[in-house]
Amino acid sequence: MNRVLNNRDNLIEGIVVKAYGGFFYIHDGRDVRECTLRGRLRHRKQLVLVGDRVLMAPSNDKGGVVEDVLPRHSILTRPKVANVDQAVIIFSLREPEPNQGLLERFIIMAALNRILPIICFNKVDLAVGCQVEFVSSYRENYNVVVTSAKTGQGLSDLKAALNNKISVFAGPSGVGKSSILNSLIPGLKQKTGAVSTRLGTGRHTTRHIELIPLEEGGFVADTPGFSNLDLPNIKPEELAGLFPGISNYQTNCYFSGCLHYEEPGCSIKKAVEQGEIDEACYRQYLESLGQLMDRRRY
Ligand SMILES: Nc1nc2c(ncn2[C@@H]2O[C@H](COP(=O)(O)OP(=O)(O)OP(=O)(O)O)[C@@H](O)[C@H]2O)c(=O)[nH]1
Ligand SMILES: [Mg+2]
Ligand SMILES: [Zn+2]
Repeated sequence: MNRVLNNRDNLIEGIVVKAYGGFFYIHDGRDVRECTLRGRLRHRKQLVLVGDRVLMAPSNDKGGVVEDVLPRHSILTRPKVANVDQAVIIFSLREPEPNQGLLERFIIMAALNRILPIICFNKVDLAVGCQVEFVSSYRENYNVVVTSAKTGQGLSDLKAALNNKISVFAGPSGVGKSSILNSLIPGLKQKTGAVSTRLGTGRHTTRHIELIPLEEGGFVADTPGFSNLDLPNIKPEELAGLFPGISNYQTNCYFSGCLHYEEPGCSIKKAVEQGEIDEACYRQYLESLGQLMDRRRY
């Protein structure tokens, strides 16, 4: 054993909640410490990311030195965060109205990153009656919460779902991600509302990702909303696997590479006709499939 390992007894474990200006802010279970990296870590190819669990040597003055990074179980690429357990995909029921294609792409991205999606429909205080059906079409295959940051409806359900997990809030701009966080976490003051200074692709171009500790345990990160998201670069035959409404169904299509589109003997199409697979889910699948096929043509 080398010297570093012998000294491990003095190290404590923590989680990187913010990286800024060459410092790493580590939550040690009680306090946040401003830490630097041990030299050999600075020369590694893989950087230390927000969300990483680390071993650090604490100093008395709320500082410390990061000695080692523990293995990660996941890396989310946009925003770059390690060890994310779940993505809370937030869409508002009104203002703006939900864009179903975009919602589907957020769900696909989560599935590809092997991150559990929780779908949160916010601004239920503005919702109209006919949206009940729209919401329930997602309940069958996903964990769905319906909230209002304004009235507080559904927030305790959402809070319970965040317990002891690392969660990332994602979704388009203006749906209420920051408002929900402010309502969930006493004392938090994330900027909310319409901001007029749009810079290029987004208005939060210089913002840094930060994990916010929850009183009951766990962390959550707010992200700036983006209103477009490209379908990831996957093969058309991989797509069905990312739709639980389809992939949970035992398929026995005639063709082994069946895309469940126009092929004869397709068991998925038959299941849709017989009402065993939700039609809305199948339509969303076909739409994404169409986009993937179009892309291949050029
Ligand atoms: N009526 C109603 N308004 C809401 C609700 N939640 C948020 N809002 C309003 O919607 C606007 C946008 O809210 P934000 O929390 O800034 O939205 P965001 O998702 O963080 O937006 P970005 O940071 O741009 O991605 C604000 O004016 C909020 O007051 C809600 O549940 N009901
Ligand atoms: Mg926001
Ligand atoms: Zn098929």
